[in-house]
Amino acid sequence: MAQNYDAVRKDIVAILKKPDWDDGSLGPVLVRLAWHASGTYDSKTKTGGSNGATMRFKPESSDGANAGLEHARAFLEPIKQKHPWISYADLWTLAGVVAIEAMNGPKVPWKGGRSDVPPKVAQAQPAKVIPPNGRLPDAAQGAQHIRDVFYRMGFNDQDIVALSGAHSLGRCHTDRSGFSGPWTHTPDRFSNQYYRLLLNVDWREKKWDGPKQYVDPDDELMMLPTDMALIWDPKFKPYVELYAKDKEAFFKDFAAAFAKMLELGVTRQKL
Ligand code: HIF
Repeated sequence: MAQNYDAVRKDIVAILKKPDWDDGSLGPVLVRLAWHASGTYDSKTKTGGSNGATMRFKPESSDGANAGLEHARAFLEPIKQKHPWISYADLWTLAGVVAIEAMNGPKVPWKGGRSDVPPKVAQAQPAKVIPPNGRLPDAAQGAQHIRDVFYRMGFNDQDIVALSGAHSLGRCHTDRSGFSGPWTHTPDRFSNQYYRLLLNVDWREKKWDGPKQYVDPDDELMMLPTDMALIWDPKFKPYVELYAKDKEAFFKDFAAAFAKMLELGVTRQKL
């Protein structure tokens, strides 16, 4: 069948609006799916990454970091059924870029051609084709950990800060990560608000029994310890200041870094 990615894009746009889901959009959780599918990449061993769509299988599907993404995958399943020629790996990454653009974000360059690890192969040789759990970042940690994880993928400090603006989208859920609340006032809109809030709000520790997180004085917005690390670290902070005042620079740098992330480990040969 002809590979009509535009038809798939249209069908993704059509499912985004969902009044009974979080802040009314599936966009944020689809962006998180695209990134978690890709963010397992290890540049040393050249393993992990979006190719293969290995999050369909254990142990990756049950990695604590991926809690909640079963919903994102299920929302995309009817689109996979309608366009069976597209791989899950392409569908998940494409859904992320379509969602970003539909939520007022930049156009992220995207190319198809990923293939899926067949279930039989995943079953026979899980250790060979599925990345181990624990490669995705732990939000309770700080700058060193963020660097360890993103340098492993091949990113630098500026890329890390540029990518982080995606936390203008969506929210934390106590039943998934244990954290709670949105980062910005408009979690269904891609913007540089995240950086402005990081710099301008009087963040304080949330008083609760949950994991350590930071909230604004009204306890409406939140930041993770890893978000705060961007203003506490002297090498990260200048980029936060740059993107807070220059939305164009943020959109351009974000689009390039996110596109690079979706390409990590993608070889475009049948797996
Ligand atoms: Fe997130 N991220 N992220 N993230 N993330 C969460 C939610 C989203 C980290 C932790 C969390 C990136 C980096 C990091 C999105 C997009 C991106 C949650 C909440 C946590 C804990 C999950 C939940 O409870 O539902 C950490 C530690 C990161 C490294 C610093 C990326 C740059 C910002 C790479 C990225 O693109 C999105 C979108 C969400 C919102 C999901 C939702 O369901 O609303």
